[in-house]
Amino acid sequence: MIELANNFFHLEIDPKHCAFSIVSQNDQDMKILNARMGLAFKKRRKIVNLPGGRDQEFAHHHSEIKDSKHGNMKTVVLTRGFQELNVKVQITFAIPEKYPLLLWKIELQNLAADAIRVRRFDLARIQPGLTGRILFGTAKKAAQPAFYAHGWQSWTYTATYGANEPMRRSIFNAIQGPQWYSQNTPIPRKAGLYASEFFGVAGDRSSRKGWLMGFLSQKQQFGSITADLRTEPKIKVWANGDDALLKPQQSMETDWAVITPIKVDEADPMGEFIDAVARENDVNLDKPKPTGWCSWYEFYTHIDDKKISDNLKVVKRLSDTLPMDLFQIDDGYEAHIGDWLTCKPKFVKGMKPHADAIREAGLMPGLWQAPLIVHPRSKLLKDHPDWILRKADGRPTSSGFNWNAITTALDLTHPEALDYVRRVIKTATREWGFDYLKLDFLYAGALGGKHKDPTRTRAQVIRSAMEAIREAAGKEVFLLGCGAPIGSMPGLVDGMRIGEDVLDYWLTTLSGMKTILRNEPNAPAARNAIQNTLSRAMMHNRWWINDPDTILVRQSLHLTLAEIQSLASAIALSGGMLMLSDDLTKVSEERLKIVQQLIPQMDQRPWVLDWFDRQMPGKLRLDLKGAEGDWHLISCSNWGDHRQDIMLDIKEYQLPAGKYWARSFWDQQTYQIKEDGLLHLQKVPAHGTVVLALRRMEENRVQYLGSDLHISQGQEISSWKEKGKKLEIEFTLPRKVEGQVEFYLPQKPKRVTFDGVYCLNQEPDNGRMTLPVTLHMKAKMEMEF
Ligand code: 9PG
Repeated sequence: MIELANNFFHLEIDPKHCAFSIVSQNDQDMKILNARMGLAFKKRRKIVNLPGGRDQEFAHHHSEIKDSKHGNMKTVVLTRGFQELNVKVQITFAIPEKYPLLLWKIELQNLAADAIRVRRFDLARIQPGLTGRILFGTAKKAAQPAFYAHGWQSWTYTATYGANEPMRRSIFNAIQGPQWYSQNTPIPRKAGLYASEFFGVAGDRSSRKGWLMGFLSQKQQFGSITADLRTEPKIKVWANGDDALLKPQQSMETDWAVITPIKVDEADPMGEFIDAVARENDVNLDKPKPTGWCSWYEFYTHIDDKKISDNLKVVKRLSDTLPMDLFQIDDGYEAHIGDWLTCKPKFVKGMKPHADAIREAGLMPGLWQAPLIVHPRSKLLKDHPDWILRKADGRPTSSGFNWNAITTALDLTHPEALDYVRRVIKTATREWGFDYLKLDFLYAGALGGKHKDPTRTRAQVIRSAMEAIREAAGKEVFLLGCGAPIGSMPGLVDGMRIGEDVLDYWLTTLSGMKTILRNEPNAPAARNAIQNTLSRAMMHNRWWINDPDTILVRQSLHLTLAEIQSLASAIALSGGMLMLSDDLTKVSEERLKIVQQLIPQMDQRPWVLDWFDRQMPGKLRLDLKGAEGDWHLISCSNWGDHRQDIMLDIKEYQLPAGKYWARSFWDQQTYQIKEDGLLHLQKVPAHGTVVLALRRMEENRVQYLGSDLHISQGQEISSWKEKGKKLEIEFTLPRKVEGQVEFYLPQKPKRVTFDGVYCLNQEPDNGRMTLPVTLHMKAKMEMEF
């Protein structure tokens, strides 16, 4: 046995069985016992499993303290040789001194005279039959096992399942599978069986504890976690070798695998892991978060010069009341998917004039591109059939069904194909002048096939293609990843779509077909967009700026007002990007108000309280600080299909007992929460969300209760000064707005002025008073008592 310990863990390595055990130092109930390691490769068409009962021919290990991106780490390196096979395996364990993380990786060295193909690395196989155990409490089997399954790319459904629930499946997997799921990862059908990409959490809803297992990066392989929670949990953490060729005298290693214990009810339960990924991938968040307009969700591909410039005109005209800084042209301008250097004839002078006009209007010009995917009818495919990724039988690899065809992809290990991608990026940025690129369908760079360079894994191919794209675009250009494998992107994009497309319907709907599509997990739907916005909220401002996809507010939507408000609430409370995607020449002022109320977009990550308790979380909390004092913004959603009364309990938001003012944003209702912490919300509409500003009641002080100026109900106050009998309040918003603000007043003021104008015209009602206000950027209110 080899032992290693720090303040967080006690680690035991059993070299004979190629296994390890880990116990949490501050919670002896949190254990993983006898997790086995191994790997598989193909040699002369035969699959070889290691150790597969083999005894090592030689073995040794050494320990040292190493400096790393994660500070000092205690490390142990085990080397095992298999002479008959002529391979050497090296396993490295590391425990950072400062963080509760166990890191380990496996390296395979081919010392033989012929090449082998790397199948998989098993970083951990926890199998009860082989004395493997994973415990989240005292019981052998968790009382209420659950699994957080993380989807492969932006659009793939991400949620926590109770062990009695099967993973949600699409009916389109046969055609769309390649776009949503990582090749070679099983898509389980039965309740209790789960597959997760990059990381996952297995835990117990009853002990409120779990283990997060995954990888710190996906530079080398796509790593997956599969779990069977039907009886005693079985779990595998493995990296996909994609049968990449390992030539003689070459080696392949995995990314760091990682394990960390989780307390489900902490404010930031996955924080240690998320931060470690950011360090490992050298994430640098140096760009401001844009607020803007996107052409996709009303026009779809039917855009032209006029629609674009008409909308730009409206954006300009509204700049006082709806300030934006990004104007992004989406799909529909390009000659064909693949032919990115030429435009459709309806863009008469190409794209440069649009970029110029957008910049002249004071906004950042943004453009959509999908540089890695190829349409079968593109000129690109005709001219360069050898740049296309093909299957073993020579037919093009499928990238899924889109634009009315089965699409294919570039072979990015072909130097000319990659050069073409560089040229596409350079043309859009340096020649046409776009400073923001929405890079879509990036999963197409990570598909399986017969690559020109057979030594590369899919993860290596897309990572190096993204590095080439970043280099071609330059550091200054804002890159948004979309349809992109999540683990491949940290450190290479500034923003990232973390969910499915929004739609003007709550559930997926395709040409009138609604009922059979209602459970589609990965297809466009307002509901699906909200799902991942909540289940991936913790990534924001750590790996990139989260893009929750756009808000839609136009009258013609098939969404109810409650559903639009839910979408607005999720986007706002996520702290991510704020984009609007209606034809602005037609949106009513009343509907625009919904978007205006979200500007400036908030920036904090929300605490998602019920992330481990149900597939679609419905309880968020933000702790906000302002000039007037601290307050909480909480949300509560009714994801059911019927209107419903909700008994809100502030204890479920882990807020201390006491009396609170609760002001509900969307209906501007003010409630008092008594000592019992309960609030009865009546008739919350189907798919609706209530957003409440909570403030501890203070009886002897003037208190701000909220407003309709901004969804935070407090961020609009920039200064609050009490000077003897006078109170001076300054309001600041980056826009022109009319609205109302509400106060609690222990006594009636003698005089209230707003920007010098007398504005007191009523008696306080039980101490509460609402006043009309108008401001442009800044305004001052004065109260005299
Ligand atoms: C342009 C659009 C928009 C949108 C992107 C992406 O088949 N699918 O599951 C599927 C999902 C999303 C999607 C297209 C297809 O939309 O997310 O914002 O840019 O492309 O074509």
